[in-house]
Amino acid sequence: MNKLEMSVIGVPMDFGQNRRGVDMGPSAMRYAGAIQRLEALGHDVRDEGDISIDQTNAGHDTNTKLRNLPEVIETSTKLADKVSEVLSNNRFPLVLGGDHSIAIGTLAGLAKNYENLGVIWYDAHADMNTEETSPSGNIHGMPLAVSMGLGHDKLVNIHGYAPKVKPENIVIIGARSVDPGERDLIKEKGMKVFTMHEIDKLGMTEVMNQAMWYLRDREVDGVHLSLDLDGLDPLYTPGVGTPVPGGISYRESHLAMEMLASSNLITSAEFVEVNPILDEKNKTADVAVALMGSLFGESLV
Ligand code: NNH
Ligand code: MN
Ligand code: MN
Ligand code: MN
Repeated sequence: MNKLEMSVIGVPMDFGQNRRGVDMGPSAMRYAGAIQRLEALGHDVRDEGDISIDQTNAGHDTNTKLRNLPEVIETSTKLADKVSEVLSNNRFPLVLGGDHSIAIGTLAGLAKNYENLGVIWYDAHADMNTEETSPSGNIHGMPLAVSMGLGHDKLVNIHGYAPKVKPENIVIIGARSVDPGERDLIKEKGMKVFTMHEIDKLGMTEVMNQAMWYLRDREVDGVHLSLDLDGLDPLYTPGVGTPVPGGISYRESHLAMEMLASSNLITSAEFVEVNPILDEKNKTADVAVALMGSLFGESLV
């Protein structure tokens, strides 16, 4: 693949859900050697450090069901600023989470610079809840809906415009825990979803080929990979807040990343939901970094 000028942005965020510890994800992935792994592949890697997150007013009450809404808005805005700054320096943004609510900020920063952004959402979940449909009030279950323009006004309008992504430019891969309201939305918008059923039936090669051709046919001008580590089976990535059995395997995930690498389609990426407190000896961060290796051009021989 092409040599990239990359900027790594850490987002030590755990306000998008109710299990503490996922804010240590960026450290865990750096500890697992993320920067060195990418440098070894010949990329020019700049570690931009972490977005600063105010912990002082955490958990205060708001008159909404949305957990920690002000903190999520503030962090999303800062991250969106940072991602657009990185893009304006012609660098490839690689975002390390943090819980998946950070995708609200990543996509807000990206969408400014792309007219017709494509998104690959690698996840056990659809992350398409709104305040009305959410079973939990956790904003990490909402970033795709928010980016499509559905949800709380202040989340939807980060950076002053909405929507960030068109529903028909999104491909979900690995879904196996989808809430009723999310199902309705998927049907209503006619969205492209490869559930575990399709992965079992077609195989990962065919799924990835179909996903990539789908996005090329949409004539996207960039593709963001948002990889939630719970997309994989918890056998391989136990350190996540909401594990769901029956997930994507380790090798299927590497294959997917390798196919993306040789396509040169991906223009930004994020790895989220690594929670070292719930992990087994940093296993999940190790898998995340190994997948980064494949996504950015490692080959087996
Ligand atoms: N769908 C559930 C919710 O909205 C769980 C979301 N959890 C995630 N999403 N980890 O990727 O609360
Ligand atoms: Mn914390
Ligand atoms: Mn997710
Ligand atoms: Mn998930």
